[in-house]
Amino acid sequence: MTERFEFKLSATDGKARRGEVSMPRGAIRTPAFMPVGTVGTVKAMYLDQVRDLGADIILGNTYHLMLRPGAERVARLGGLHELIRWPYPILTDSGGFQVMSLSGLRKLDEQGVTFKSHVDGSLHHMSPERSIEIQGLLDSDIQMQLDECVRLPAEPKEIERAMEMSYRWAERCKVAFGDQPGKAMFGIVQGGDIPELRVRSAQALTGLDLKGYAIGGLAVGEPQAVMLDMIDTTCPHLPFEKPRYLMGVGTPDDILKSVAHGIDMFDCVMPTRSGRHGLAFTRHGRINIRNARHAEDMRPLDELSSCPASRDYSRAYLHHLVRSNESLGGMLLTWNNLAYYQELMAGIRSAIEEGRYADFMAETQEAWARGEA
Ligand code: PRF
Repeated sequence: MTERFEFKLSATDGKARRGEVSMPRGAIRTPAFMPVGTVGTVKAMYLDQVRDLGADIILGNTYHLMLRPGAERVARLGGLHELIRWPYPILTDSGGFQVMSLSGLRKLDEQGVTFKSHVDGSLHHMSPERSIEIQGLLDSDIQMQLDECVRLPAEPKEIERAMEMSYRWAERCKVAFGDQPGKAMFGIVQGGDIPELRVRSAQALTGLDLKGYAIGGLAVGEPQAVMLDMIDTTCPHLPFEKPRYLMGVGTPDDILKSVAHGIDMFDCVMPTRSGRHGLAFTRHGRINIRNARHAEDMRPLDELSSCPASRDYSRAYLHHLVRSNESLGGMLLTWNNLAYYQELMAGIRSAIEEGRYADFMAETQEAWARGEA
């Protein structure tokens, strides 16, 4: 295993890229989907299962873990990997985005964010430096800069202010992170739906020579076409040979299209959260298992899948479990969904290697459109 964080591209097909991140805790095959393990658990899954499905890396959240069980406590317990029994790479989000969406009262200025915990109402302050310190205490392998994500639609002045402050926070995070060869700190491009701001943000961050770059501030209320347009605007201004991570995205369709625009890494609560709510993703599109038409349907979600949850359980049983609020229902649907997402990523990677990504995209979309057998 490599001592240093490295990224190598092995094939391209149009703008789509096939590559591999290597670092001491393991390799990440890209394009990659990172299951979300917000509080140190990929909800309703054993991490052994997550691994077996083909996940090379999972995501954790600074905001949640600093509040409970606390970053210093995780460090005393041997770090996040040891605590949760996942010895492979972990990426942590910096906290700013979760503060904005989850905490009560909050104040954001040049110094950082002050917020009230959603757990016990206590008051906390997080500076860019403290975010990196916490991610270090967690022993995170890929750490994210603290940034400010503006929800769309928003005033251009507001988007510009947040983008510029996010850049200054990236400079501070880079200093705080220092030189850690086996780990990485990624910058986050902001700039909302304004092409000039996206370009400025990407160029400025590229000047910091970070090990990877995320595109943030998308999938926050804008149409998919705008999101793809912003990706297209941004990518040419990011270094070609470094990984590009689209934060918080998305549906299988978002992923399929974003890969075609040059994205290497994704994370999203979609497969886990919607699984717990009764939505199944399959090769034949989405199935809302709560729907009455599944009540006596003895077919599995996907008879050809290698995942037991997809192949061995009837839709009728899944329907019954979810309607009865049984935890097994959420477990089986989450398992099915993560299996589908990882199968999709494996298909994407092979297609790029074989130079048939456009065909793969068209076939995959056709199968979704045809719907269930
Ligand atoms: N910034 C951070 N985390 C994020 C986002 C962001 O803009 C998004 C936006 N889709 C998801 N998660 N730090």
